Amino acid sequence: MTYLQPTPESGATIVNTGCCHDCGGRCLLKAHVRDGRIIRFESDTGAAPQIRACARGRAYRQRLYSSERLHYPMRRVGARGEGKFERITWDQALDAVAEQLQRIKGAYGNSAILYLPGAGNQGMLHGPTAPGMLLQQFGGFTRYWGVPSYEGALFASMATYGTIRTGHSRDDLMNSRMILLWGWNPANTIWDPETSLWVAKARENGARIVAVDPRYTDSAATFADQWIPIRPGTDGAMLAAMAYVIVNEGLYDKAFIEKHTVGFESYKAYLLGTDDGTLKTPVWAEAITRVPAATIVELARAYATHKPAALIAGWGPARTAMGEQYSRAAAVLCAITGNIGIPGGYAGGFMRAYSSRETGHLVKKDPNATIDKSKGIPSANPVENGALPRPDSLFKLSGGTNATSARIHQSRIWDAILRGRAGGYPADLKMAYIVASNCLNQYPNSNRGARALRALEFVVVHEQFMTATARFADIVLPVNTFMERSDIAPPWLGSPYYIYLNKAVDSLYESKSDLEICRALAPRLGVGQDFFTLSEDQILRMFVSRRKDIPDYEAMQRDGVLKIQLPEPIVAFKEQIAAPERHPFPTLSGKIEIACDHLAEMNNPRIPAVPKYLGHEEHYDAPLARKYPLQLLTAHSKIRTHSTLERVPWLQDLETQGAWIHPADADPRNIDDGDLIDIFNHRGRIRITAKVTERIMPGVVNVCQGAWYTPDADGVDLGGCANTLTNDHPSPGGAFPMNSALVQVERAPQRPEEKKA
Ligand SMILES: Nc1nc2c(c(=O)[nH]1)N[C@H]1C(S)=C(S)[C@@H](COP(=O)(O)OP(=O)(O)OC[C@H]3O[C@@H](n4cnc5c(=O)[nH]c(N)nc54)[C@H](O)[C@@H]3O)O[C@H]1N2
Ligand SMILES: Nc1nc2c(c(=O)[nH]1)N[C@H]1C(S)=C(S)[C@@H](COP(=O)(O)OP(=O)(O)OC[C@H]3O[C@@H](n4cnc5c(=O)[nH]c(N)nc54)[C@H](O)[C@@H]3O)O[C@H]1N2
Ligand code: SF4
Ligand SMILES: [Mo]
Repeated sequence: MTYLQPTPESGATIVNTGCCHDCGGRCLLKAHVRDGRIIRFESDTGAAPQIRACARGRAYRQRLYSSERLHYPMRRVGARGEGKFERITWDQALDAVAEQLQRIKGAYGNSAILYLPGAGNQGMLHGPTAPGMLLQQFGGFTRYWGVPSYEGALFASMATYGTIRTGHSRDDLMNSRMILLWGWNPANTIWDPETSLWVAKARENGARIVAVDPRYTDSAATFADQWIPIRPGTDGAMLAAMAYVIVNEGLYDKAFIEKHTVGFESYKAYLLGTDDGTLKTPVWAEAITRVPAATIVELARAYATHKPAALIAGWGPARTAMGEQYSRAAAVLCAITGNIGIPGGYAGGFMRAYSSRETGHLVKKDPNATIDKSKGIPSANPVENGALPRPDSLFKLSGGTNATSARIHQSRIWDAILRGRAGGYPADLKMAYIVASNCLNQYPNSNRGARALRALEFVVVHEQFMTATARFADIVLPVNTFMERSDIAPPWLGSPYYIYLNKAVDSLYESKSDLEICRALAPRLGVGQDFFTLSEDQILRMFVSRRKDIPDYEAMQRDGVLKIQLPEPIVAFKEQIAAPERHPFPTLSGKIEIACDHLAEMNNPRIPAVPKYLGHEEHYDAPLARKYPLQLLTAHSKIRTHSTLERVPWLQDLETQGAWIHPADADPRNIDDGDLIDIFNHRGRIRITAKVTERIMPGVVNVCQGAWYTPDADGVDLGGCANTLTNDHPSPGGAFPMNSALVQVERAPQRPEEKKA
């Protein structure tokens, strides 16, 4: 093929490919291939903007060629979860999977089949795409709703703006005079490969940068002029207090509010305590947030007067028990200061900037033409076709989360397996079909997850490694990586580019792609052959034909990338603000909804019409905090993509997995840096190394999510998986509560040999 260019020095050929795990990027990798093996990676050396790989992508050879890769299909021989397997042939494995699918469908119906697709591969073709189509053709399946990444932010985005397209392209940061990194750490989490570069440029350009985060993150350290530590889950109070200052001091944008928003008066009433008798002053917020009142006042004034300013309201604080309230409050602050629809401003919300699937004008929603609550929602999945909308869903709006009540919130999946219809869930689940997901590790409450997986009749996992989840399978099917097949990856949240991942090497061992597995299963299940007879190339061309912004498939394939040049930076809601008569917001009112009638109709005090600061049962001031006084954060690690890339030695050399704890919490517990500690609560116990540091505020510990769940005989998780400790009750709007768990910390029990000494 033309895209293979020989490099005379090494005798290798260079294959333009990429990395597309779910890690905030999708990046270019040039694989130097000699004798069928990748001997080296380079990244983007082409024109700006460069889609440069991070350390994780550059270390990929150690994952690809890891001795721990799954080599062949396996069948469980010990108890489920024990991790004992025997090698079987592909035919035996596929026959067993097909037989169980047929049996369970016959005995219980398709709703008993639980499909759990994960984020492992972000290409259009590989990963969960083909298995989902296969199971749909087989008569359907039960699935989850809610994405842990952003469900709180998404709910808030839809309620406030009626859309998820609320982001600006990163180059627009050059127009910002002030940037608030609110629970946002792109130095580690990437959020599109060129983000750090633009934040750095904006800083050089003179923008004042403030980080609001319980942790002094790498982003705060690298970019920020000021770090404001805040108690987790209390951001809603700080944002309300900032709004209070802005309203009280007349710093709000009166003309903008009148022209473009509804509900300002209701919000003002909340700030002034008309209903609850509490003024939402900075002094009120200080006691809750631990941010000094003077700091709140200064920040509020600066944000309101340094226009345009970008308040980038990250998803981490929305991954809390009342997450959508924070996201709503942040969006409202953007609105009342008139920072929306202008270069250098920012709207918060979901923050998608570019997606070729959703181009063109935003269309106002007709409140009468939307789904009738008494009528079912149509679906191509027979199991959920015609189900009624969930009570607390934004079913009148289109484009957000599917409102069907046939789905189970992802964080309740384990409970749903254990309790089924009797527990109020839509199905009695009998088997799990798991693809590109380390769900046992990544969903909250892993110990309940282990009980649930044990309770099923059958579990099949498509995997590359023996993950915590794969250990619970009856059949494990070995899958190849993106180096061993071709795919196309759209960007993560909104940079205008695509990468084409050309296959660089043949599949290792007996591994197959998820597509190849489904091709072999389709005839065994007696389902339509059409899609499954197409080649990779045919399918990718079919996908591309639906995208108007990919003019030349061959050129993209040759270069491994298509960079789309935009005439000017993307500014969300530019049209809505410039010409509101012709371009209403896609909400039911056609305006930004500071107070949202759709929320008011839910008549649920936990989802108020205006954003409110609300506590919950694992909040710092809850009764449970007497027993478990520390708040747990579970941030995303720079050395992994979730649980993927665990055990890559080059990455482990960069940073050791450890729990961040402040000296003020470590000292009274007699904990020194490097000591082994136990972190525990009523859900579980993990054993992990302490990293004693002032980079985290007192009262808070952080365990980066993704380390592998490895319970010992006593049930102590020696792997240090954050979800051994997390809560599995979502917020009313669907936010995942992974950053809202109360814990206690103590030194790990001494080993016998230490005791003797
Ligand atoms: N390296 C790496 N990058 C990734 C990923 C990865 O696994 N590894 N995952 C990718 C995916 S799928 C996603 S969804 C994104 C997630 O991206 P984010 O959600 O932005 O990442 P987090 O690290 O969870 O959270 C960001 C920050 O929020 C802070 N935070 C947590 N709770 C609170 C709070 O209550 N208040 C405030 N103010 N701050 C809080 C954390 O300390 C953290 O520094 O990252 C993507 N990028
Ligand atoms: N406590 C806590 N938990 C969290 C979060 C948090 O902030 N805190 N963040 C959450 C977020 S934002 C997300 S998105 C989820 C992610 O959770 P998951 O979707 O489970 O992501 P990974 O842990 O990366 O697991 C993906 C698996 O897919 C496998 N894989 C990779 N490529 C392929 C492929 O092509 N085919 C197949 N079959 N398998 C493949 C990998 O080996 C890996 O084991 O985790 C969530 N969990
Ligand atoms: S891990 Fe993510 S950010 Fe890093 S190279 Fe891969 S795709 Fe890019
Ligand atoms: Mo995510």
